[in-house]
Amino acid sequence: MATRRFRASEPELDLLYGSFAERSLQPLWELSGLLTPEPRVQGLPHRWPGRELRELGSRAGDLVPVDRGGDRRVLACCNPGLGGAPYAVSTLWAAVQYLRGHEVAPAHRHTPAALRFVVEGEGVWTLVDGDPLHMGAGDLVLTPSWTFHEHHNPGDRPMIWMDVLDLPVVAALDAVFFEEGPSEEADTRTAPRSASEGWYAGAPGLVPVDGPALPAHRSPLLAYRWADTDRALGALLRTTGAGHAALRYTDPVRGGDVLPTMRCEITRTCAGAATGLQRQTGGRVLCVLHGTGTVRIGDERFPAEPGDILAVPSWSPWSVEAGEQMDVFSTSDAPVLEALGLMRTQDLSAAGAAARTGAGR
Ligand code: GTQ
Ligand code: FE2
Repeated sequence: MATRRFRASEPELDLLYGSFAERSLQPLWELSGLLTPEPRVQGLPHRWPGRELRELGSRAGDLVPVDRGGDRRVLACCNPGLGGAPYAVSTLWAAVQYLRGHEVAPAHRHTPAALRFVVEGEGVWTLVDGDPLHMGAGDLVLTPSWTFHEHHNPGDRPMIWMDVLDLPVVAALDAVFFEEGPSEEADTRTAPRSASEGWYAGAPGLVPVDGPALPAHRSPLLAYRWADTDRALGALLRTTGAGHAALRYTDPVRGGDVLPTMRCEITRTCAGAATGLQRQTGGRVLCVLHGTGTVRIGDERFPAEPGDILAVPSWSPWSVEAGEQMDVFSTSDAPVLEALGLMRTQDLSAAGAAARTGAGR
């Protein structure tokens, strides 16, 4: 794209502007919209209904093969505010992947990190650097940056899940690398439990004294099981007596986020209760696991049900209002903003407002 040429009514100045453009320069004093008082966010609040994702995934399953070349049968959520880019929010790729019975999605690796969250079904195995991880409803499975991964479905039933990748961040940094797996043969091993869980998910709060060298930038645990998440949510609700509870998935050894670019959390909201209205810098993708209700994002109120994927653009207030008890999984780019000192949060609920007044601010 050629450098924009600015115009001035004074002939000498106009000539100067012409020279700027010829030399790929632009005068800041003619530019606007760069340093805005608040983020000028292109992404819009949006909902992709689970029902439609399942139906369209299944139709793609009937028509589109997966193999080398096709590789992944994935439908990317394209935020309508992002000018056609295949991103759910400006910093996160979110998609559904559909794998029919007896299908294999061949091994590859890439620098963008991925995570998978399963809403329903079970039976697909993801091998991450050769470690077989079973995927079932409510499980979170990680595919960190540059780890080889392949999916296979040994059963007869198709399965669908959500993928979230930090692809837009890695692409913006011009750091995308990709390569296919070393072997033409699919690795269709299964195992009762992954090696990563054997090392790091033996019991809460216990980690090996002489474990393998820890990966530098991410959790060594690659699967977070629904049975554990469910138990923890229930325990937290009983402990606090509040109407909702939120948990963060963490590196069991060092306590940080599971991935250097993506924070994973899950909220349980009791029937008739609501989470606080909050906003923060950076994008977020929600996935409804259980229950129905309303998800407020910015000025929109979306009716929500299991399988829905929702986009929360940067600085948009959001909350969950549960009709029946709701479990909502969330991924955000918070670790990136925190690492760069750019995280801002604001509590817009009544409690947050009272706290601000009370503090005399
Ligand atoms: O399953 O490996 O949604 O490589 C996008 C890119 C899934 C995957 C996506 C991928 C994958
Ligand atoms: Fe991949």
